[in-house]
Amino acid sequence: MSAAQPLKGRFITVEGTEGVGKSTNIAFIKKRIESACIGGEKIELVMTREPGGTELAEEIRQILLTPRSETMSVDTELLLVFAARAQHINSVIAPALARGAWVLSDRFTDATYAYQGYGRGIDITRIRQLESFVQGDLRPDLTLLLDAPVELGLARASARGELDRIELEKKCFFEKVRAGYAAQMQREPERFSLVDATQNLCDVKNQVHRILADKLGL
Ligand code: Z5A
Repeated sequence: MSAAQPLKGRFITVEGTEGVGKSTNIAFIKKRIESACIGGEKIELVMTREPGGTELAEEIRQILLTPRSETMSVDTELLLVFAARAQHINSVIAPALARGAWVLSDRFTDATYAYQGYGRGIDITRIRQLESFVQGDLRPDLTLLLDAPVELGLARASARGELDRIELEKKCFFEKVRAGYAAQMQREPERFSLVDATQNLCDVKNQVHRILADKLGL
């Protein structure tokens, strides 16, 4: 790529159920992108997460994840997720991509389909409407879906101690979430790359590196 051709921003997301290793693998991906050069230039990388990624969106995250005595309705949960996303896109994601930076996000809208759609049972067409409203045409270029049986992820995550409002859900909820991710991947097979997260960390890292090479030329 010559100096006359600015780096094209890429939007990469990492998804999966609890404890499958998103944070761990995001650290691998970060290292890989930061050590790469495209056309002799370093890549500007913006690391972010959902819900969150801005001061305001992180406040919404706290509302979403803090256990409380008042039951949060599923519609409230859905709207809060998209309110945080609107702020995140406008303040962080869209400006970064526009200037040619790469954005690496721990979760994005596939999580909404999986958790609020398949997990909570909200009509998928309603999620689609909000997705169009909030995102316009913005979709990730690449989504790495880390997959492992729910028990394995929950066992890995439980080592961390206190559970948030969503982590307090029962195993059957996370089974539905996992099925939701599989359905999302079936719908858009070109965008998704599946990572077998049951393997040991070294093998998982190798899978991730192969995907980055195949899909992004890193
Ligand atoms: N949510 C939603 O409902 N709707 C939405 O639209 C969005 C989100 C965007 C955010 O949590 C919550 O918001 C989430 C969905 C909901 N639900 N919950 N709960 P989050 O994404 O911030 O956190 P999380 O999903 O709970 O992620 P996590 O538990 O932090 O897990 P992780 O990042 O996938 O795992 P990890 O921390 O990398 O690894 C867990 C442990 O396993 C750690 O000790 C690792 O060293 C170990 N590990 C990882 N991989 C391996 C392998 N391969 N072998 C052995 N050990 C491993």
